[in-house]
Amino acid sequence: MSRTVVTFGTFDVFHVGHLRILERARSHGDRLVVGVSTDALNIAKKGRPPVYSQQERMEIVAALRCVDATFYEESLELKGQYLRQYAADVLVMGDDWAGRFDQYGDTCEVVYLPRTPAISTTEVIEKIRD
Ligand code: C2G
Repeated sequence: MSRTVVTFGTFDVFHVGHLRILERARSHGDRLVVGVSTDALNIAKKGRPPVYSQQERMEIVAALRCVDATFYEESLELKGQYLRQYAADVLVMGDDWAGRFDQYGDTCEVVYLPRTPAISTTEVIEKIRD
């Protein structure tokens, strides 16, 4: 039986850390569905919009070979609903979220993967700025 993996993220100023987690997430099943957080969710969470718009971020993620489908993540609280809607067998997140989504363990398997060290959107922005 085919296994669906679901993961979430902003994927702003797309970098190799993003690519690697998506490729590794995909290897936990046969199909990878990615929830791309909306601009409004980022403004609510971080007080500023991402550099790239939600349409641009989704277009980049959707074009990747390891990604089968995408949707917009409108709210962090809807995670359980999204996991059921997209029939997740596995939820994969980076370990910066370790423990934060354990409550969805009754809906699907929950896996946290180590982040790629020494790269982040913030660091890329700072490097360009300097
Ligand atoms: N990531 C990684 N290595 C990095 C940077 C990021 O593995 N060097 C992973 C994160 O752990 C996350 C994914 O890439 O699983 C997306 O990261 P962000 O775009 O920073 O996503 P975030 O803003 O944490 O949004 O519902 C949860 C949120 O939507 C997650």
